[in-house]
Amino acid sequence: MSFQLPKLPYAYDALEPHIDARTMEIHHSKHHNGYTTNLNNAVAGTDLEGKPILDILENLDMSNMAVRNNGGGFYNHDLFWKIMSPEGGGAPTGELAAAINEEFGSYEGFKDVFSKAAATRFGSGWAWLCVHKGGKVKVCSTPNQDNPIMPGTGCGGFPILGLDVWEHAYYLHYQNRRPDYISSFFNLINWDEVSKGYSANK
Ligand code: MN3
Repeated sequence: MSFQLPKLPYAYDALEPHIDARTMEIHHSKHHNGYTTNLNNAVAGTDLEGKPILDILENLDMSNMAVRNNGGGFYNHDLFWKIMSPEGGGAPTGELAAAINEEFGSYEGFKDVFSKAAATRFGSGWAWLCVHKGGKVKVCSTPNQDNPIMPGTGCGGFPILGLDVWEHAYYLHYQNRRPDYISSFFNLINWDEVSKGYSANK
């Protein structure tokens, strides 16, 4: 069974005005589709073929660049689509809110730290909110399509929220204004979905 491009959980134009329809269409149908195809090609005929993506990422040989880049790209975008929603925004609630308040002082404190991680990632990459065993949450960032599930990224924990800061994620609408894209992202976060990730991996 090969990896399939996941369907977007909403229409291409559903996240406007924060993320425009053309960007979403290219991002999903070209970029994410490309990672999916290239991941299938990279594992075909190897002992990774048929393994679940989490197994592949957790046990990844980081010198295997084809699986590292495309396995990361396949997984990261699947998470990214799910943790956004046209009905998103607001603030986290429940035990996730408590963990965020404990680590960052407040939701605003979290926004500052996460925004800084996303803004200062040089070149292409991702900013993450991860849950660690025991329930603590931490912010980190990774280059390219790396993610905290892979060995030795210096992040640790399990990613429950991710923001793509590759230029392909925002350039058509925001050009070089990455900080504007980052602040718009907070209007889209599907906190119910992030909370599910927190509860399942704490
Ligand atoms: Mn992307």
